[in-house]
Amino acid sequence: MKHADILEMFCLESPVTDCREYGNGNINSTFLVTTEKGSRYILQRLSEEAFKDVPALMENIEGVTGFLQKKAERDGTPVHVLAPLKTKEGKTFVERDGYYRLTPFAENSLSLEAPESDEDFRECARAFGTFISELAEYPAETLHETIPNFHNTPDRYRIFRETLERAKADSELATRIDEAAEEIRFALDREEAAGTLQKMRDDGILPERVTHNDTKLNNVLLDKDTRKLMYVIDLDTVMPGLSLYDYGDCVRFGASTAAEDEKDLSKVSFDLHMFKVFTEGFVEACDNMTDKEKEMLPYGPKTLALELGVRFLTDYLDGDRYFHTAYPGHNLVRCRTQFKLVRDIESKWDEMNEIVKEITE
Ligand code: ADP
Ligand code: GN1
Ligand code: MG
Repeated sequence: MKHADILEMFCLESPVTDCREYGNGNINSTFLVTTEKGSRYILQRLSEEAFKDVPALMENIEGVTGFLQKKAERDGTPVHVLAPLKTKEGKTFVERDGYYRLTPFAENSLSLEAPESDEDFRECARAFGTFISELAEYPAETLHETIPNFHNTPDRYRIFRETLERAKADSELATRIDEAAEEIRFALDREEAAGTLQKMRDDGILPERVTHNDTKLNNVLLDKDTRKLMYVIDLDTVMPGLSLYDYGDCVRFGASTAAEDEKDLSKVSFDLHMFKVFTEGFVEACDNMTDKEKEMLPYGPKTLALELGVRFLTDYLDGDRYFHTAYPGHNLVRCRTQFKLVRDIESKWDEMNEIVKEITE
């Protein structure tokens, strides 16, 4: 059995009988662990490519989950986050040829790759909106920046340009530049507009909040029976950010009519009905949004889809080091779906603004 010596370092109530790969995360390596008595856990090896300071990251998670647990106790409400389990030495992680952590497995939960109904999507919107709202009093200055400039779109462009230059000089990667010529042009054409949210953040026009920053649908666990929120998971990137990042990232994913790695681009479009459903849920749950935040909502999915497309493209030109890939062109395929969404959002821009106005006025 793999990982036995790591699991040995945690206080489990009975011996481990099974440990197998689990889930569809793009970053960490995730395993489902079962014990003799039938208890289940999630073991994760954190990505070293993504996270350069795991102890700091785990300190963030301990702080945020502890804060939300105390708040729920005080308010008499359910807790919607899972705290990491402690090792026999009282630590939240094990360092052994990499960093590992263990979390209770959420039984009877669903992690969706696409919303199966409007209500599922509205529930995810409420989940992420509430997450921000509940962390409003969290001391943001104590949080470590686990990935510097994570949603700083202009900085993502800087890295993209540098990677492009490196690829030009590398005989193996240079062919990828030809493959991606159209996408490279698409990205460069939009560089200036891509910086709108970052500029408004820098200028203090949009307020900084404690945000999740990785609000893909499968980072929410719904109760299988009630389809209501059980847990918001994947807290590795909880950091100061903009509400529009969390809003934009989830809606660009869930309002897409196809999977993030769909090869047939004719299937990929931005569904305005789902956009409306999500916006209603998010605005209702994330209270105290300023007028400016509300006005800028359409920039959320537009910016986040463009930024993620640039990130996939960058990783493609970098030889696929950051995102897990299943085949050599996987990151380019993913980049194309994001750019198709951007194009579609551009064509639906006026309607999106109308929808937002109707909901927020
Ligand atoms: P990554 O950063 O690689 O996305 P995640 O923490 O999101 O890693 O985990 C990957 C997937 O594993 C999730 O999308 C979810 O489906 C599943 N998962 C993670 N933690 C749990 C948990 N505690 N209970 C049930 N499923 C989980
Ligand atoms: C990664 O970890 P996961 O699979 O939930 C990535 C997100 C991307 C997403 C695209 C830490 O999310 O930023 O939007 O892939 N997370 C990190 O699928 O980079
Ligand atoms: Mg995840």
